[in-house]
Amino acid sequence: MPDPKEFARMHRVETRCRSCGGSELTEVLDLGETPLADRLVCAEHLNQPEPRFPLRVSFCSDCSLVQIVDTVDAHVLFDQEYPYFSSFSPALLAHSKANAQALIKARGLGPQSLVIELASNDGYLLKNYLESGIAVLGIDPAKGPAEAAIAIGVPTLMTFFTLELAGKLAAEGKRADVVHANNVLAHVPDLNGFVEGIREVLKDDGVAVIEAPYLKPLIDHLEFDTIYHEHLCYFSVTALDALFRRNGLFLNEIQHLSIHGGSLRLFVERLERVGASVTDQLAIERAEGLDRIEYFRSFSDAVAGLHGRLRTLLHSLKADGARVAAYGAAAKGATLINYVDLDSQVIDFVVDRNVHKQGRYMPGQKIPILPPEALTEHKPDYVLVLAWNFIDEIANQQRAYLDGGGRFIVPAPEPRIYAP
Ligand code: DWN
Ligand code: ZN
Repeated sequence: MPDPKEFARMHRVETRCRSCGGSELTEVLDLGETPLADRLVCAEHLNQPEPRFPLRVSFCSDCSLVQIVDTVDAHVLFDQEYPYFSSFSPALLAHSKANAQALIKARGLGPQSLVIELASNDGYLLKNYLESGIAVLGIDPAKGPAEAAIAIGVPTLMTFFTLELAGKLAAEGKRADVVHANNVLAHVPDLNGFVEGIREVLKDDGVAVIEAPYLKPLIDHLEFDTIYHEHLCYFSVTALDALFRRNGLFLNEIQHLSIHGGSLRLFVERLERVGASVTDQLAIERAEGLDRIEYFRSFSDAVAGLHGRLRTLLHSLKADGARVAAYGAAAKGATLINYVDLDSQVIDFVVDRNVHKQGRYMPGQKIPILPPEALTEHKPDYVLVLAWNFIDEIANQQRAYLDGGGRFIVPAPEPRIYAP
């Protein structure tokens, strides 16, 4: 745990847009002083002060990028303790395998090809290319996941992807037919440098296939809990189009994905051949106002209302003597329990399949994290599903708990008892 005297040094407040550098930033939501969502607390640190930082979201009127203005040092966020391993989600593994197989076929990839993944985590995606005899290179700064990738044969550089590293790779002739960057574009402090680096490592006819949570469902479905310090940006197609064009790349195609509460799969190339999937979505965003501050004006009030209704529901269940647990020591879960202030008086424990998370405690509220078996062992009356984006998979997995009379609570967009 870092020294409290160091906390202030880890935090910088941005006054300019992360993408275009504009100064027309208008605050749309303030989630207050919030602990780091993926910094789970070890037992020996329970009595030590945790770093907490402001978590404020703003809209840029010049390029429409929604972003947090509170930057926490990436080396603190993605340190040796970073606990997120992609392979603990069977749904994500299937999603990634299908993506790789489709690209191998569509791009005619073979032994002469190279696939590079930025934020390659534990090799969850690149292993699919390896199995097809295609050369890969992973890049990820988090020691745990990177070592797990290397252990399954995925060559991985344990570092952050930067424009400088891109230049070195290109100079070594390592330019890629496909560059993957899943759930990382929102994480990078030097957004333009990162995108320019993608252009640098792409072959002239290569494609960058980038997945990122989509802003529109976040706002429409009140997915405020997906806001945390790791996620610096929250992308609309309008903002993405401007970002790529500024760096000599073109957003030519998008696919809508249900993963992570609603994401986009972006196909970005050096060549400009923008398809209808992009122009249509740009038109929808213009018509609905995602390129204007008015669209975001009611978001803060709507989140405050959800906050109140979720607290009321949980406190009334507790007042009736119910026992409540939670499922998913997710980063989004940390935002939710801290913003809604759900402590261990309300939630007895959180369960999670990720063994690296078990035995630790949720940031801020310090609620213990146990294996999922604790649900059938302790039989809480209700389970608040913090990893709601995997609700179907979790319900199937927890059939015994549900058949035994247990009930899920889904927190957003309207807190409700989930009866599968
Ligand atoms: O951007 C990010 C998103 C994509 O993933 C990262 N910065 C951090 C992470 O955010 P998250 O932790 O909110 O993501 P997940 O994948 O929604 O977290 C789900 C949690 O639930 C994980 O800890 C794994 C766990 N889980 C489980 O215990 N049983 C997941 C499934 C599917 C399960 O069956
Ligand atoms: Zn901007």
